[in-house]
Parts: sequence; structure tokens; C-alpha cells
Amino acid sequence: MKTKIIFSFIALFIMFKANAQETTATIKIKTSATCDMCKETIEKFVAFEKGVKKITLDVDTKVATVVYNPQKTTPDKIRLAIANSGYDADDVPANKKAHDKLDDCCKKGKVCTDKK
Ligand SMILES: [Cu+2]
Repeated sequence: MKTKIIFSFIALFIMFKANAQETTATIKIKTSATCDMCKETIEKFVAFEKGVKKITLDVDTKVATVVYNPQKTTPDKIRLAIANSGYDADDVPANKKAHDKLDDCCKKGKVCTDKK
């Protein structure tokens, strides 16, 4: 009897989880990325963020399109993750320490056209 109850709880939990994973939302975040290296840095960093399913950054427009699970993360958290990778994200300024570690050409105010 007890195990039956536990099993139905587990089944419910799995169903709930499966449902939760299906919900996705998409946001576009303007970043301070300037080249393909910036793109790689941001994409790699944010891809590991909890709840983020997919991130693609368009270098030309500097806009990152992020597909995420709204039950696991929020746009604010994603912006913060981008900021922590060293780049501005909408109105969230880049984390200074992370920004200082970036390659010279990827720093704010610089443009590295040769690395494209
Ligand atoms: Cu760069």
C-alpha cells in the first residue's frame, strides 16, 4: 500500500517534470558583443545557465536570442548571466572582472573586424 502511494507520487512527479520541460519562452537581449569571439564567449557561458535551452547571438545586430524554460529561469537571470560573461545585456552592465579578462579587442568600445 505504502509503496503504491510512493509510486504514484513518483509517476506524478515525472509527469509534472515532463510537462514543465515542454514550456519554453524566447527573449531577445541586446549585448555589447562585437565579434565572433564575443559570440562564442557569450554562447558558451550562457548555455550552461540553468533553464537555458538555446542561445544564438547575431554579431551584426548584437542581439542574443535565448530560448529558455520560464519555470526554471527568468529574463533577468539570463541578462545577469550575459553580464557575468563580461558583456552588457540590455540595461544590465557587464561584470567588470569578467570584462577585464576578455581579449583586448572584445572589450567595450573596441571593434575587432579582423577576427570575423
Ligand atoms: Cu570580440
